[in-house]
Amino acid sequence: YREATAATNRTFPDYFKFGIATASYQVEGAWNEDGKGENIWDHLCHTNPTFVDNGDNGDIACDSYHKYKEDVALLKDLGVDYYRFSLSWSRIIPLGLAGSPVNQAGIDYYKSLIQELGDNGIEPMVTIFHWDLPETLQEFGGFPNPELEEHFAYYARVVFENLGDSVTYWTTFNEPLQTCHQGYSTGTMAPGYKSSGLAEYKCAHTLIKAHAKAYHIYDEEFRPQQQGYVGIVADTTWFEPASDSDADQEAAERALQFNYGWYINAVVNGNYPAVMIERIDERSKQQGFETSRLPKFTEEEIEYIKGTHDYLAINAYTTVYAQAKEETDPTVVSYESDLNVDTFIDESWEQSASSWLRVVPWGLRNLLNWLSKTYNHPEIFVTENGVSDLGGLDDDRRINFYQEYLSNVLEAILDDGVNVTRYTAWSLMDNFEWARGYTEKFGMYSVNFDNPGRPRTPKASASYYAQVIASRCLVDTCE
Ligand code: PNW
Repeated sequence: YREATAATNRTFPDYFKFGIATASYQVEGAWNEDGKGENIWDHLCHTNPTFVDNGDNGDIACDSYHKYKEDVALLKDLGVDYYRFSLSWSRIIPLGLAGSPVNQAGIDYYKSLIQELGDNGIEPMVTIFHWDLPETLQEFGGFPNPELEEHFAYYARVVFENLGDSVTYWTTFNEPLQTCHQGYSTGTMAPGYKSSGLAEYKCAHTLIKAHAKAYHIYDEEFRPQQQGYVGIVADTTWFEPASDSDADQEAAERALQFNYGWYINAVVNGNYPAVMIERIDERSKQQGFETSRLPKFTEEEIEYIKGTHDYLAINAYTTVYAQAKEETDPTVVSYESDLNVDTFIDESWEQSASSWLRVVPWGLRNLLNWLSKTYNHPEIFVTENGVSDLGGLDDDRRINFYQEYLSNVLEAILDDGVNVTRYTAWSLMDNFEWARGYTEKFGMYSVNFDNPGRPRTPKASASYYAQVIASRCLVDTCE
């Protein structure tokens, strides 16, 4: 591996934990087994097969529904402290609706997985929702419908009740930005709507309230016995100012607020970032709307939402430059013109197999510093970080990626005083990469999707990560 630098030649603190992640629809398969209901990704893949590359779908995926013991054995080989995975809502509540029947077989599957993890000394870190909404709830309009708050609250209570005795770390939502922006604005994720600057704001509004409600349910009904922690995982690209001009600095800050702050400012401070409220209110008015396209929280709701997080989490992959731009036509109704920032990349940055993902390790250090400063020095979990390629077991570039990104995490901790306590690699194994199907590979284990047994094979990066975890150090010459 690469030579030691001043930073890589040091060790991660004793309290620091390493993990690795997957998500239900991306790995489980068994899409219609043992009473599971249809979700929006089942529906999209089956009814609109051109949406996903090669017409791929998650019907079988990595078959983790049947192979979870093997997955846990891989986790054990890596030596991770915890496994971050998600629950399939429609496996647990087939129709998704509040008050509708619970599928015991779904509960039993997750109980078995958690038991197996426990037997192997691996802590579960459980995401309640990672994008696979029950199709019935989409027929009610999905997250832009305020009723979703009640449906999610019912689901959250069911999982706290049934699984909470053996789970300490809960995440309500994974990457609400992708649920609302890609789901309802760019239309690049299920359900695939293009309602930029409109339905996406309603989606976020309900989702944030649903998060807060689940948090309070845990706080009041479960925390006293279960003693766990609840948070929400948001993602953002790091926006590096294109220059040190005030206008470019403001543009970068605005982009961070429109991506990460949209959700996290609400959870931390009770409301959307001021810059979002001001810009969207003002532009809505200019456009002739009687009320802002950005919904309002009441004073009561602000108090209810404020502080509903026990940890701050970030999914981080990449960086772009952000630059100020002229105000575009004020009549355009869109998220992009509400934000109004130009972005570009440095073409010399190493590519991955994903068009949106360039390898920019220093961006993670800058992002961690921004989070620490912006949210008053909280404990921070990196809940996803990883890179794609087109396959192969000799994934040296993935090793370099992890070494360089982890080295920036280490520098953020040791040199900048940022309180990062967890790092989660994405992903345990190659899996269903949403609209890219099985073409883009993020795994440390390769999965043969042509073989019905879905055999897993370790890549070189799996041994590298295992070595990092065992030595708590990024090179083999640690002090
Ligand atoms: C995450 N972006 O999504 C998801 O949580 C995973 O399910 C997914 O497999 C993984 O990253 C890799 O794509 C993202 O455009 C998708 O910046 C896109 C972006 C960020 C995260």
